[in-house]
Amino acid sequence: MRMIIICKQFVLWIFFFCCLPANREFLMLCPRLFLLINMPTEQRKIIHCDCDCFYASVEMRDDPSLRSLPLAIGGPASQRGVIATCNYEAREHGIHSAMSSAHARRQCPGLVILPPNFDKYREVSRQMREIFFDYTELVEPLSLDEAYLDVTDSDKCRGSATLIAREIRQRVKKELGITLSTGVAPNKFLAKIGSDWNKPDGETIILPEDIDAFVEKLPVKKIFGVGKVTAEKLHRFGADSCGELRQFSVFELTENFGRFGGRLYELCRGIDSRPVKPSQRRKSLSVEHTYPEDLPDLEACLKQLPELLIKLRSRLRLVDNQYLITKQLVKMKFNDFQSTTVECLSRKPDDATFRELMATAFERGNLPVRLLGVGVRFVDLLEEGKPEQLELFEDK
Ligand code: DCP
Ligand code: MG
Repeated sequence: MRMIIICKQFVLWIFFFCCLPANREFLMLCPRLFLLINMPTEQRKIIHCDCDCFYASVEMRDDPSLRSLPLAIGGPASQRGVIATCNYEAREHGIHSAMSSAHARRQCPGLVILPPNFDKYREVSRQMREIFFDYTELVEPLSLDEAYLDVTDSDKCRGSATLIAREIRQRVKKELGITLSTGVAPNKFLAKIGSDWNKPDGETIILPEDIDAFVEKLPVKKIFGVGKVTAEKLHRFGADSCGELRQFSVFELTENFGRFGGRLYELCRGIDSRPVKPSQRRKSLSVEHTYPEDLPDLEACLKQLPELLIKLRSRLRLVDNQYLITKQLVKMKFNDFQSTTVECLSRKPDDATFRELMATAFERGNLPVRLLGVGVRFVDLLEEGKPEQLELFEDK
């Protein structure tokens, strides 16, 4: 099936290129051909996640007294600092990212400006990504607080992207103490617009049958890549909304906007075939849990092991078969916040070895435990270039 689809795309592209120099008018009469070529070949389910006022949210989580104040994160006003972000309270006073801190202070005299703590934001970002990985391996991070997820093949939440997005929002709120907004749509373009649509702590779902009506009213400046200059040029064309932009042929748009014209032609119809590209291959996979009450001894830790292993197995089923497990590991954080990781070589992780690793880890601290983690390390066969089969988990 996939082969047929690839062949179809190939033939259409050849046809398109042959026609282009010879008879542009022919293609002008066939705008549908252009769309057909660029149409995604399968219906995708994409979620775009974007945290609300990310740096400020993390600071408010760690000091709730900041919640009621206008808060910005950035360099000090006295040293020509710039605002990185601000909470929604501060936004009501007209404060925004990239504004000089001195200007922000003048505009909102009660503004609290805190310096950024990047280590903390990176750690929250990592934890959030681990939550995403519970639903799909196809996670494309765009920045610390933003990612695309392709959940087309996920069987979590009965395969419903809407429910997955909702559960992710609830979990991030509960487990990490910050809010994020999500957009669910059949492609990246619309999912990203969706996450911004109902901020903060909001969700937008754009179903395939709603795309046309949704995009028709969308202002052109919402299209990624349409800055002030392009928006003004489009305004002179008489196209302020995507619906108005649709009256132009792909040739008129490419003539006036270069290659971006072709993108505009698609995007104003809600078409975007870019796949979600996971940017990094994994080196390891682990699941961990911080317990509300410390686990007093090794026995209490061992009791938690089966539940952690169920989660680990379920996560391992999502990784592709180019990963070869080389080690298994246990991570432990004690109530004095010291942590330790014990690992051993292993091609087939087994429960007995996890129990032994846990005992060794506990001996190292011999204190009540606040966090437990279990995981595996991989060799990535795609990087190594070795055709070998992944051995998942020894069946018990
Ligand atoms: N950031 C920055 N400088 C900018 C824009 C952003 O340092 N000019 C940092 C601070 C933000 C983080 O990146 O917290 C994420 O950027 P976003 O654009 O997603 O903005 P926020 O998450 O802060 O707010 P929003 O709720 O609008 O997403
Ligand atoms: Mg954000």
